Amino acid sequence: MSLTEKPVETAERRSFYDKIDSSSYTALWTVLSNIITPEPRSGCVPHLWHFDEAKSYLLEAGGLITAEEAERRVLVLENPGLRGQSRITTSLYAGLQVVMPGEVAPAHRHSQSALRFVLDGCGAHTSVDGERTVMQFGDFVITPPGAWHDHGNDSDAPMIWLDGLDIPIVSVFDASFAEEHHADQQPITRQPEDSTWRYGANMLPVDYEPTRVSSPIFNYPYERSREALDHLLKQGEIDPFHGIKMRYINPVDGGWAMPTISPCLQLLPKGFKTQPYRSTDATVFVVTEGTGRSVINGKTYEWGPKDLFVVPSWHTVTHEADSDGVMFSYSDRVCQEKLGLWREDRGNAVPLNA
Ligand code: GTQ
Repeated sequence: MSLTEKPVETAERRSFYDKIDSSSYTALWTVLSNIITPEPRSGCVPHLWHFDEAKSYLLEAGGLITAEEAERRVLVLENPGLRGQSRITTSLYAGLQVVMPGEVAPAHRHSQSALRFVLDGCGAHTSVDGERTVMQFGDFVITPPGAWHDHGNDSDAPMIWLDGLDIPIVSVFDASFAEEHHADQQPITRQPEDSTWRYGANMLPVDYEPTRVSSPIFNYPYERSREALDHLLKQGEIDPFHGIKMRYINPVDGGWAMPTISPCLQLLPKGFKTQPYRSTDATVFVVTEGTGRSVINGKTYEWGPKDLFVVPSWHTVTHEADSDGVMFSYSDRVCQEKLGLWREDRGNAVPLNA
């Protein structure tokens, strides 16, 4: 008996397996070592997408189909190890969405949570639950599960952002619901930045009771998050594994901003090289500033502004920045924490019950 080796297959055993197979049984000992592994064994592989290439494909798609007809004009970033599954990691989805000037991506809602991270263009908007926010480069915007949302671009340039969704997680639970709004754009019932003033000023309305599982803040502007990183850099307390890495939180309970996705912003000081690190949450990184490289399980990926790359679960990564580097990232860490699964390795041994 072993967790890592299968028992030998005799003719007698083989014929038994064949016999039970037709009645929908499988002998656990023939599959155990595939399903309970001593360490994460993922089909997800490291990969980097260059933004220049992505942008040219997105603009080409812009001439091919309208946002209206496509519902969402998005190119899915598919992990090369998971082709055909619309996922960038085992548990998460990533896509690049383009909204052309004058276009509307019609209102709909679904069980899946979404984040937007703005990469190119400025001044397009997205609306959630009657509030509209105008998006700028680097803004992190939340679409909570079940919330009506539509996007529009009143600027004179195409706008491109990264969509991060928990589609594979919802799919594991077979819990997907979606519907279209009767109008292309939902009615706007709140002032712009309403949620920022209500929930994002280190105060909450005195009788506030949470009405949703994600943060009530709609848009976390890049300018503000970036400024925080700069101030912390001056303080000089730099984590050897992350540089300066901050999580986006829900101000109501201090937890992660989203129920299924953990978003972060991190600064790698010029010339700084992180120590080898691995964790069980496969992570999608988006560079906002700087150039540098990340080494993932021994292979080097060179990056520049707006490039995207993925580090699979339990793959060792180091980052190095030539100039001050800034990266947005997201993973399923919050889910793993809730389930008691999340682990990291900062170069020390990590026993199972640690
Ligand atoms: O903008 O609502 O990339 O519903 C995939 C599904 C974006 C969106 C995606 C979506 C959206």
